[in-house]
Amino acid sequence: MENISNKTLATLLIASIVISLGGTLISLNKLSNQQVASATTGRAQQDLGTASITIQTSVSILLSTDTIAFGTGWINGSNPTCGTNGVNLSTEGSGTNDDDCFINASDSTPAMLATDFILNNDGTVNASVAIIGPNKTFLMSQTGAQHTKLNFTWQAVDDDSCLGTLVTGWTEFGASTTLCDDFNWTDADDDLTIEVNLRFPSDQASGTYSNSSIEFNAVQA
Ligand SMILES: [Ca+2]
Ligand SMILES: [Ca+2]
Ligand SMILES: [Ca+2]
Repeated sequence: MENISNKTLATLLIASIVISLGGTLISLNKLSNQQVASATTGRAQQDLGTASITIQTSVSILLSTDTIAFGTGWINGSNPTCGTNGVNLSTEGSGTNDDDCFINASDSTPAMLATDFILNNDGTVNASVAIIGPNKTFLMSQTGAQHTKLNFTWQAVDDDSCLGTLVTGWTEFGASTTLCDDFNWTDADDDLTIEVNLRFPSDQASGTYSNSSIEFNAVQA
């Protein structure tokens, strides 16, 4: 009975060792499988992509109003002051016509019809802008006393579009002159007004007088 009991105990001990080893192997196997599975899902969880573009600066200006036309009319010879001072027309402010010396043919009034040049910075960088125009001799080659009454000048109107130095005084057309050395490009305020003054003697012969092109040149500020 004692022998059987010892045999039974030995058998039970061996069985329990086998079961224990088997359980340990099964557990290790499961753990290994779990580690492989978690490594696989971790690789697919997140990744980052990138989109990019490089935009270079663009220097560009545009005349949104590119013509100053003083119109068709006659010189007011009945006003002696016009003979003394000549005809003096300007787009300054809403326009001036000194002593009403030029009468419009369209409505027989001295109303100023000409508008200003409007220059827009439609680039993507601030610009330094120069103006070049033919001088007053485009109109005529006056000599003697009347010559002093011949004048052709421009000025820029002061506003917030020029962040640098703006030429705001009447300036003779001629060689290239920088009118604004830091012309703002952002659309909130990117336009400059350029006014023109034309003066000529009261005995100017009839005819159509037109200058060749007035140029506006821009470079990056
Ligand atoms: Ca004006
Ligand atoms: Ca602009
Ligand atoms: Ca402006």
